[in-house]
Amino acid sequence: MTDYAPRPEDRFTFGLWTVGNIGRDPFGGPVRDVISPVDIVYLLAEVGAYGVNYHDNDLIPIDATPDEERQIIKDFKAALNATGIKMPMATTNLFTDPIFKDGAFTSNDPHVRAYAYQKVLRTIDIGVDLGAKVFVFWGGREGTETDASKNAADAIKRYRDAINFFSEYVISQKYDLRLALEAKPNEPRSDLYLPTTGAMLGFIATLDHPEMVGVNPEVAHEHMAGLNFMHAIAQAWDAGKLFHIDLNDQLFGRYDQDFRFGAAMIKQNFFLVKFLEDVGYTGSRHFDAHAYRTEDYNGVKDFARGCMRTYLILKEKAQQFNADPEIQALLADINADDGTFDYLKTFSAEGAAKLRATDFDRVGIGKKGLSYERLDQLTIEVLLGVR
Ligand code: GLT
Ligand code: MN
Ligand code: MN
Repeated sequence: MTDYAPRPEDRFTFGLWTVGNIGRDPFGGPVRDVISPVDIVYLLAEVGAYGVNYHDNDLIPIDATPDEERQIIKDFKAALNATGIKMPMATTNLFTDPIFKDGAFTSNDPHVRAYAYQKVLRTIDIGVDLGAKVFVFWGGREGTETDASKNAADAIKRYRDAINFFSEYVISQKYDLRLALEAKPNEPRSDLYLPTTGAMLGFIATLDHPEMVGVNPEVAHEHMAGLNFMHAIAQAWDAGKLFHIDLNDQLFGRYDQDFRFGAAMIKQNFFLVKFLEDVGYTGSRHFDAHAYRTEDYNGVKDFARGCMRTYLILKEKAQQFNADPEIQALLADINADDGTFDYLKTFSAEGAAKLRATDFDRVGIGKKGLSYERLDQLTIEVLLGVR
């Protein structure tokens, strides 16, 4: 048992837009005052986070003059230095300004696409200067309400051209920076292109520099589509593409909730944390979430502390699961393998002939109980703290 206090090696990070969220929603205005990026850095240091991430315009207003921009960056760097807070990830806001109302990279208007490219290049330069090693692309407006407006295959092609362009830019500048694509099925558009992490992984294989592009999956986004997030993470990990992760929580079938990590679906988040810890994921554990609209800034701190604390509690539960003799005996039994079929691991003509000649006890094997009820009950009891 630990005190669940966050440590730097936990790599817990928050976006400026997360703890800085002022509680606006489609039905109501802000409930919290705006706090400056510098104050957010101090707030994150106070709650024990490792790092902060940002969109260009979380830090630098879209209409800032070059002088204002220089001053803002200087003040922000000073806050990072004073607190020790790191800035591992940067991203571009390609969704708030009206110019992006019909998309950025996938817009039908070449001026919009070119402006989006320019905005990304500027953000990459500043992000790298502030220490970013990962650059996220979330295409919040890359989608449609009506498919009469755009050919979906053209849109994917434009998306590909954009990511190829930025890959070449990063190479030409000799930046130590990897790109991470974030999927979402819908909201704010009726349908977004490349709606799931699996779709992104398929898309990455078609790029000019697939080796420098990975994914930034978000719990809420796969849950919105009713999918098993941990399975998406496992696929990304297997492909060597888990460059970053957005942790939060979300019930299936709802609007984009972005709840505190572990606020809603404990069992799913347990298996997620267990997966990340078992495989030894060492990237940022970024909380892309925000406090309930009911909260003031004390509540925002409760929210941020809660995200990290719940992660660490679930990490401890995963260790307990891995050390539980009864659970491990069941798992050993379920995974028993006497090596009889090792010859099938690679194809050979002899192996295929041997396989053809093998008799299987199909009915007997089909009748065997697998004890998953007991295994799941034991898992639940670990989670409920009675084991
Ligand atoms: C926005 C979105 C997130 C993305 C952020 C990065 S912005 O808050 O809801 O899922 O990760 O652009
Ligand atoms: Mn996100
Ligand atoms: Mn989200």
